[in-house]
Amino acid sequence: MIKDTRLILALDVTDRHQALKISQDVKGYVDAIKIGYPLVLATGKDIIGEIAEMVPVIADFKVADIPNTDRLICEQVFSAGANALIVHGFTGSDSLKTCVEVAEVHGADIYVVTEMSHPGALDFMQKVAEDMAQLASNAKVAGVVAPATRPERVQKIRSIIGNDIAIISPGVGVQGGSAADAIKAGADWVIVGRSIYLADDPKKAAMEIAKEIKDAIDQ
Ligand code: 3DU
Repeated sequence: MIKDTRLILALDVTDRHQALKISQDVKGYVDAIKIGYPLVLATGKDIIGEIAEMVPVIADFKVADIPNTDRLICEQVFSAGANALIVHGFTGSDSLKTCVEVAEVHGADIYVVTEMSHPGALDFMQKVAEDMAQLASNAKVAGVVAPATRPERVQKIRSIIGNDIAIISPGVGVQGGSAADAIKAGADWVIVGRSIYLADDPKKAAMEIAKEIKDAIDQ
């Protein structure tokens, strides 16, 4: 993924026309568009390729199964045109290795969830997040997903994975996280959904967050 605005749009709309219009509007202001179950279940998997023609697509299916099922899912997602796929780490090294192998064949990237951004992540995930960050680092994935709602955890996860793999960080805006704080804590990209796609002018909203990120880097 080319590092320019360092902003990823989470496009969780369920209307095909709206999804394509917003994608066209924000093109140039986001480095990738993350799409997941809401949009793909509502409109079909061809939407992946349609958006990928405009902006690189990260498919957020949080894949979490045995290696063979993961392989079948990865093949479908990459054949549909996704540039990257988000998978869970808790299924372990064999499942993750399979996802990385399929991604390599397609010239695509894998991102591994470590700790999620919502309060419930403290129930189970936080306890194993650092182990999953290490697992991701060992598997030489493109990056990990870490919570913008807890910049100190982004910082901790960065200290575990080093600088060879990236951090993409959701939780900015409606969930309470700040783009500037996440970037300063060590995130390479922030992921923003509702604050952009629910705005009256999604392009303007994306431009404003991109500027906040740039200002934080320039400080
Ligand atoms: O809260 P927002 O509307 O900005 O959307 C955040 C997106 O990132 C959304 O697609 C959600 O499913 C995803 N995500 C998290 O919010 C938190 C995680 O830990 C992982 C993914």
